[in-house]
Amino acid sequence: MFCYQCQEAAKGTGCDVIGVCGKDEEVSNLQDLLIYSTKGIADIVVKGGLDIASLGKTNEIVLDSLFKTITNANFDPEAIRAQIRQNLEIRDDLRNVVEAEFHDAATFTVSTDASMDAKAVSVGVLATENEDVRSLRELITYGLKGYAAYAQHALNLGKEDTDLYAFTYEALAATLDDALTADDLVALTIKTGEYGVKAMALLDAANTTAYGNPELSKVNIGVRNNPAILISGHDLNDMEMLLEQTKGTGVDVYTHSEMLPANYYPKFKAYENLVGNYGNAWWKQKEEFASFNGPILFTTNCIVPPKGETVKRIFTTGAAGFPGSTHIQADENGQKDFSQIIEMAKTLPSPTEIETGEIVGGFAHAQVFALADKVVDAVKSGAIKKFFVMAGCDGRMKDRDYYTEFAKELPKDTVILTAGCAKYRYNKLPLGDIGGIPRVLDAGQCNDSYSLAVIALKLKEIFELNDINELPIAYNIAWYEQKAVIVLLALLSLGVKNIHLGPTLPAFLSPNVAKVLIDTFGIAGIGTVDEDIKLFMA
Ligand code: SF4
Ligand code: SF3
Repeated sequence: MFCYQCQEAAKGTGCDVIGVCGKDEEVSNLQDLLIYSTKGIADIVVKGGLDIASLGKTNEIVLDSLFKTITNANFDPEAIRAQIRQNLEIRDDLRNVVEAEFHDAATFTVSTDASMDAKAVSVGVLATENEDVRSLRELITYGLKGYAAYAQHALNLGKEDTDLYAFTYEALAATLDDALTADDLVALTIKTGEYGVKAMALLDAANTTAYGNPELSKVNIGVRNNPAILISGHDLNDMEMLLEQTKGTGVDVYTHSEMLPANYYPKFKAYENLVGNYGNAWWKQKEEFASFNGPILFTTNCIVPPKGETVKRIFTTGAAGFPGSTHIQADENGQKDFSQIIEMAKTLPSPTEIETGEIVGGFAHAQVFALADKVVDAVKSGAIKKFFVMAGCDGRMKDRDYYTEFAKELPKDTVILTAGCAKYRYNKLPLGDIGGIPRVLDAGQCNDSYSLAVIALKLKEIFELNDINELPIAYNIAWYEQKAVIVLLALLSLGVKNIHLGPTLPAFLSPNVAKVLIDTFGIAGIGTVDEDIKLFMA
């Protein structure tokens, strides 16, 4: 195996024996083959000039194939094998209607599990020899994985975009094309970011149409004395189905990690049995699931491989999967039956309280626009000197304490704009407010970084600036998995410069590719808290 797609890649270069995330060699190799077979489908679609809108289910399966390989989403080798077989079936049907010279990805065959495993080892990341081309191909592929996840959530709510599918095929096929130069791939990387913006906008429209605009909310972090289910991940459609099915059963629902922002939506707030949020970011789940006592539903990443009896309390759905846990499949109408989770909850003790109080959030674009006058006045009067976008991911590495210290040390006339699970590094600190505007404005999940971009563009308009980089906004982003990669590419495509990325730069950036990002976009790493704050405030 060789995998370097996330921030925790072993030794900062790549996992080659077992994933730091817990992904084993079998699953890692199979995920490589899954991506390869997906690229094979793209090769046929592009060479055949196939009509994307008429591809129907194929478009959805391509999204799902990408999503299943995201860090911490699916650890189940049988689920990955089944997805590969499904891809090969679709691929072969499509190939029968197109005459062209195809790439091996579009033609290879595997008949047994053993031949699948044998093929998988030859199609991984290292199969591309030139390290710069490899770096760019992977950067594009990770961006696609990130937005595929967002597009799938939008699709689950009935919203899709043929242009997005078309670009997905174009970009996947391009990563197989040896004729493309590094310059071509750099251009495609930025284009991937543009489609990332489209995917996030699509999901924003899907979520807000279905559940209303997130609004200023106080989210309880304590517990009640009822049996309960913990729901994690990013899929709001699953959230709705769970709340509907638990309503009136005496079973409470709590959010975990990236599902926290569900508490900001008017439609979800109306459920009496949605109690609040339990715990912190994904990586603390081992301890937090033990004290939660009840069953846990994962709608997406981030799963930490559970030990012992916990595996039986874990349920997965959508692209998520873990061997030994129960996977809940949607029926042909997209409906899911969560009754076995509810029945299990009734037999287990209520959650043990680990903290009390509340978190304030709900500052997606509509809520910030509602406060626009106040915000603009505060900027004009100098009460707010600068905004810090600290969106992205959290992770278990010790050096992420930097973000807690950074938030604590920021001057009192600054405001943090956040989204994603990165917020757990500082969202329970008493950072106060500026004239009633909280100093941490949480827009929501990582995909809601879209809101932060919309807010920045609105401020640019209000202040009549020519360039988004003239705004008093600094970007100090924490990344972990591939959704943060698409958020970064999206910001670059919008022209945002001088983004600081930490806690370490991606292992998949070759020195030359890193240099292009540094020279063209002013991308930088992080230093010490004091130095960085001085630099940002200068
Ligand atoms: Fe390693 Fe990250 Fe890949 Fe897991 S996802 S194998 S931790 S690089
Ligand atoms: Fe977190 Fe996995 Fe990235 Fe959606 S849940 S931000 S790490």
